[in-house]
Amino acid sequence: MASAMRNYQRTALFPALIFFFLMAMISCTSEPPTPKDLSKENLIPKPVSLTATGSSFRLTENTGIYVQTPSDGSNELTQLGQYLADLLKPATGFPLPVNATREAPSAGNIYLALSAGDAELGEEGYELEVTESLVKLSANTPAGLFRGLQTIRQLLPPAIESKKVQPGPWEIASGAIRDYPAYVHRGAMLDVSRHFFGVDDVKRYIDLLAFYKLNVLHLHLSDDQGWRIEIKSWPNLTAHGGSTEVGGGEGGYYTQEQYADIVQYAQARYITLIPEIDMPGHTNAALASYAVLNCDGKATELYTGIEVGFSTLCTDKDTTYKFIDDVIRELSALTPGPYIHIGGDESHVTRKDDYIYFINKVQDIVRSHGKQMIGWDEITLASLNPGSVAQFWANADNAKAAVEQGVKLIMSPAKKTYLDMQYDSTTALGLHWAAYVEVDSAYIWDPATYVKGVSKENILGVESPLWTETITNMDEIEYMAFPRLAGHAEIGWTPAAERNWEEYKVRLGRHEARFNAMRVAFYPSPLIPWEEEASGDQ
Ligand code: TNX
Repeated sequence: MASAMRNYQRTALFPALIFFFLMAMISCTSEPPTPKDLSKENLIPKPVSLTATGSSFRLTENTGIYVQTPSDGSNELTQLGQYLADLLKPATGFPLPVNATREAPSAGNIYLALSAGDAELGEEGYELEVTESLVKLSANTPAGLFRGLQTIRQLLPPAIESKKVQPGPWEIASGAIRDYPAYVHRGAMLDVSRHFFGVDDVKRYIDLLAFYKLNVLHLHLSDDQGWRIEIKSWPNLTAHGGSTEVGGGEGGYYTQEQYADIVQYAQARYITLIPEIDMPGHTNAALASYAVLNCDGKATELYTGIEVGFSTLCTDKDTTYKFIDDVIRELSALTPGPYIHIGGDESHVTRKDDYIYFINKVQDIVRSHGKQMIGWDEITLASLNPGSVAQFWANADNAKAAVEQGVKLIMSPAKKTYLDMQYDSTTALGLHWAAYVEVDSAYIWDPATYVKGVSKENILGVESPLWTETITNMDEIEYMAFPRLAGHAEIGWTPAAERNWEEYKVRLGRHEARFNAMRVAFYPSPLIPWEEEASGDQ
């Protein structure tokens, strides 16, 4: 009986063993990977230059992620390797261990290395070389490596974004990519004042920005309807001023700890946070919280409507500047980036002379805390320092005034980049005071020629604001931002001569499977040839 049992085990075991070895051989790259054409991949933003070599690298359960041993003992590259491993693990189910190494690793692995001194690649460029045996990513800086990791991610099948194990195979087309951005500032703005969005929503938005190689998140932290950042020296700003939002909901705010957590999350994705406190207009939440900020000494009522241009700080009161100094001091301490945004838009009830006096004074306050001031294009009425930056949204004369003052511009033309503009007259969310902005219109423009008299050297970059008077949850954010923001990301990254709507819309269509795998609630524009299933070399 015992020996019969043993025989039975042996016969059952044998085919199982053969099967196991066969499977192991297949996945151990003994079978050549599928030929793939790198030039047919659907990268957004489109890389500056690319050469295909017609083969592919296959990621297997034996693949390791190797990072160059740092000369300075920093663990930044290991963190980048870990970021990549964490991205690839859920869908592949592979262990993907991260190790430091002094030399390029053996076949079958991914290698991240710094190679300083390539001036053309700059701060954020990268070089990617893919052969059948190795994926090598190099850059001058960790930020450049991070941007390159997004390329690796987009070169894998869309199912890589799934949170559950998928069948694969996980192949990356072979060849070389050399890539760097056209503009240093590629951003999105989120209005968390009109409606409040919690830390997890902001983190998800940061991840989506990172996917398209954006590097700035501008948070609009205060407006008439709500004050959203804790200021310890003026606690009623959030206790009262943060207690509601458009439509009368309960609002909310970030404690300084929560805000620091957002900053750090963004930093790990090489995204700089720019905090905005809008002033002297758009200040009702502050005016309702502190009577002393009002010229007549009386606190206003909280506001939950969507009118603009009715509030102003009292520009000739010392207390106003003491208040601003406190706010900017606390905010600067929370801000590793160089900029503080002071709004400055639509101050319709501030006299022009008072407005100019105010902006000049606030510029000095921002500078006294070691930061550079950004403001909406109206601030060019004041005398700006060369380090200050104007954000163009509507007024071409203001943009030209910036150029005359030697001040750089961020381009956010409302007719092209405002993510709260409706796609067309049937869009249920959003406004249309500037235009209906379909996906083609959002893509077909060039920041360097958009305003006569403003050229590329006057421009820091492109930013897409999402005002949230009508936007109440993350799905709605995603619906308005995607896919337009992907096009804006390409405008900020890819040279103008390389951009073409007819070609772009096909590439974008092939991102549908990625949007679905990432559960992005995008707007399925009828102008895009969407492809739910990845096709061909995609
Ligand atoms: C104009 S653009 C504003 C915002 C509104 C937006 C709505 C700008 C600097 N100010 O206060 O939310 O329009 O589209």
